[in-house]
Amino acid sequence: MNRRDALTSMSMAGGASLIPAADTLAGALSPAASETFEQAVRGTGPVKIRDIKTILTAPNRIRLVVVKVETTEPGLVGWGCATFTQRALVVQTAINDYLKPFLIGRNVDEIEDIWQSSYMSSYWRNGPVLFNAMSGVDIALWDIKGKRAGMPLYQLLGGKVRHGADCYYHASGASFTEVEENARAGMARGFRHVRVQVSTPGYASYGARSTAPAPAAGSPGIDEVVGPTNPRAIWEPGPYVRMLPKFFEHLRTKLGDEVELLHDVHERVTLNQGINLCKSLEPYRLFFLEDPFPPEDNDHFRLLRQQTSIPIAMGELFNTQHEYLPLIKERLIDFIRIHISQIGGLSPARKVAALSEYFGVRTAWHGPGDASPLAHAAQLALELASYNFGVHEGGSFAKETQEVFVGCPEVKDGYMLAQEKPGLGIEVDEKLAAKFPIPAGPPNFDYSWGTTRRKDGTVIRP
Ligand code: GCO
Ligand code: MG
Repeated sequence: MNRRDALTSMSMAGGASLIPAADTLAGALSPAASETFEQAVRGTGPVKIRDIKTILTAPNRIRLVVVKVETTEPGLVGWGCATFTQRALVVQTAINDYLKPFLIGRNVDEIEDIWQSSYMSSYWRNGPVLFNAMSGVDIALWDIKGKRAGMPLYQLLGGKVRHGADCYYHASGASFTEVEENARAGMARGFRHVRVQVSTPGYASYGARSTAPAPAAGSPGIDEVVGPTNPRAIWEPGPYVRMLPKFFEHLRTKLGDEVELLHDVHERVTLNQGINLCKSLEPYRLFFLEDPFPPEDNDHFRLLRQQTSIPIAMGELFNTQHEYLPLIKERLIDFIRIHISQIGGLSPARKVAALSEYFGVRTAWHGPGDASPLAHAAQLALELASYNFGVHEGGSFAKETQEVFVGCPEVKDGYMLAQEKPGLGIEVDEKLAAKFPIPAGPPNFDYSWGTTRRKDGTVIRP
């Protein structure tokens, strides 16, 4: 039996077995006893980072960035998520050409110091590319820590405060009825929380397919690149803000009061539109309204908060503490929606979770398709062990994704359940991952952002 199996069996039986029974403390601390202890912790001597690999894979046609940390202990590896799907290649370079040479030979146990020194290593810091790169290594090191301890990660984070993480299902459509039917499908699968997104008729909408008329063949500018004088995908906030209360009226009438409804504004309205929208939606008792404003307008939340009681969720676009600290400590939001790899991984996320508890803010980490199952598993560990959990985004993993990420957390009756295995509980099938290479560019990312414009040609924030 090798060291890790010995440790696993001992820890599964609980730490107590490390100190053999003795009738006196002296007995317990006798050389014989300490020998057992010595033997037990021998393997915990410094295990070093031997290599760091970056895997780009797209099993569900979404560009994912995975980090593999290999150690000097044979067979002991860790997996982490560094997914910045819009800039996957740059994150790969940041890991391979900068973090890897900086970290090879480091002691895998020094997670916090590795985070802090990596953070300082670029002198300029706090950006999405470098934070995602650090996140890949950080989450992988936590995976390794769990494996060395022989415990699922949630145990290292303090153990379970709930049996599973309530998830929200995504229901969208081009009409009120289509969304209603999709929502019913999610409810039938046991989801108590449903995010509802509907197309604004005639416009390019977020979270639902565009119902904008396609430009006629030969129409002016059709072959030219989109720009302020040649807008293509058009969005206008007015029709959306006027339509949304009717949408929720329909859903509450059809679906009843029990189901928790969530909606993502996706940073597309002005302050006044945001205030009016929130007031008009209050009667429909949303679980939360997400991202009414972009991070550039964080100060709007102080004014919005004074005007409405609707629960507010914000933060998937946040990278730095300068963005999320004010909203949390001034209690301007109810749910923090950070994408954990965008702030550098599990180490900073657990600090955000702890901080948020003291200000009555609950977690609703960003978890769309462009957060890999490794990020979901890391978030889940935090959600099971944090008192101030709100909701987990996402209801299932695509078949191919589950085949590449062996051990994806299971979702049952609307709850995401922990894998009772050491670490994150996921092993990546590298051979299979290579069968889903990220689409060769250009385009090197989905041109969803920076391409939607107002009628007058002004580009909109996402
Ligand atoms: C969400 C998000 C996503 C983002 C996407 C960007 O709430 O899930 O808004 O849909 O738009 O992750 O890449
Ligand atoms: Mg969102």
